[in-house]
Amino acid sequence: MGLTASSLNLTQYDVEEVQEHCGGRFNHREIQCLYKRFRALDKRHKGYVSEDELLSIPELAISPLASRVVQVFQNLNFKDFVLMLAAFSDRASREEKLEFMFRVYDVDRDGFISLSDLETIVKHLVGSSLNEEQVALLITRAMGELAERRKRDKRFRDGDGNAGSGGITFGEFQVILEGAEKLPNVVVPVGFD
Ligand SMILES: [Ca+2]
Repeated sequence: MGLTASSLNLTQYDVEEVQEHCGGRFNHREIQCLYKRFRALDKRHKGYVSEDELLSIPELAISPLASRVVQVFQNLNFKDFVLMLAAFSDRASREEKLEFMFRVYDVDRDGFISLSDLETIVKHLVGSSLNEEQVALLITRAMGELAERRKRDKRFRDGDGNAGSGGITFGEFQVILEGAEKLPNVVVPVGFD
């Protein structure tokens, strides 16, 4: 992209490139608006937004998982910034949202949601309203239920037909959430000037 950190405006070519990158989820005008917002966030015109700068987006900051989300998406250039907002928006597909959630939950990025990942997430979600013991109890219950489902449901088994014993895979994550009608949405308004 011919876009430099100090570009004031996007060229038509830049806009088309960004639009393609986000699967056409935002139109040209919206991308121009997002670029203004990106430039306002990127105060020193580095060409990317840092964790702190992302947290200054009010719609993001109110999410209980905001600090995890910005860890996943830190140091975003403009194209990836738009991609992140697309995954957050109500324009993303269910699959895209699940992939995004999985990345947020998989704290150590090993491709599984393990006990220690869940501990971190649950602590973010419940804040200080639960003590350590209660958090541990919640997680033990959740993992117990998972172990039960692995015995009953063949979609919870790995390719060799064995019930997995480690963390939750993305496939399992999808099955666990298949009954959830509403996935978290953080809608960042884009139709402003
Ligand atoms: Ca993990």
